[in-house]
Amino acid sequence: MDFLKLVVATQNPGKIREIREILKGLNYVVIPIFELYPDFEVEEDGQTYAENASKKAIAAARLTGHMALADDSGLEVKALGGAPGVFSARFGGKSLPQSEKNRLILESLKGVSDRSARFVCVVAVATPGGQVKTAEGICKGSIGFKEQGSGGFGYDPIFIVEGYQKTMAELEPEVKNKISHRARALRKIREILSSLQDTF
Ligand code: ITT
Repeated sequence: MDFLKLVVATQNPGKIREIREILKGLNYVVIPIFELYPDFEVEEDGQTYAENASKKAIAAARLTGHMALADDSGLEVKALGGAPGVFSARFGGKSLPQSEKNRLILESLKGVSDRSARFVCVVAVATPGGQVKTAEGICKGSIGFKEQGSGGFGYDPIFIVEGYQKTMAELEPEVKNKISHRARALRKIREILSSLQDTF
């Protein structure tokens, strides 16, 4: 059986790396949208991860004529009322470097004892005809007191994973790709992709 094309609608190379790894073994070849359309951009104006993920996946599937997958994710900090949440990529301004975003979170938690947080990810898969399915994954943890580790991307260096005394950026990629919010969402989506590959 030939490999099927799965276009991944993200501009974030960290996500591409993880999605490729987690979907290994399926009959799909992962193609980042930026290799086909470098300027691909969708306005993420939804109120939920699911709305934004679906919007990105549907746009990519229509544009390319292939199955498309998109991820919308974020960090939710309990003491900040769940912020930055769906606005995680824009926290402090879209162009603010990630290390500054991390510093901003650490500063807003100065003196706060309940540092609980979670990562949330919704993955959407869309067909060129506009059908879409979504799945959610959550990873619980807390916010540390400084950046630690160099793996992963985004808020990983300040996120201490529940059950590990390490930040997400200190975990081996194989471990992150088993326990992360993205891994959990993609495990559910794997079944959908797997049943679709059998229909081709
Ligand atoms: P695309 O929309 O192009 O996929 P993005 O990085 O803008 O890329 P989102 O809109 O989903 O992605 O924003 C999610 C942000 O949440 C992302 O920029 C990270 O800062 C953060 N985030 C999501 N998953 C993460 C992870 O596994 N580790 C650390 N931070 C993460």
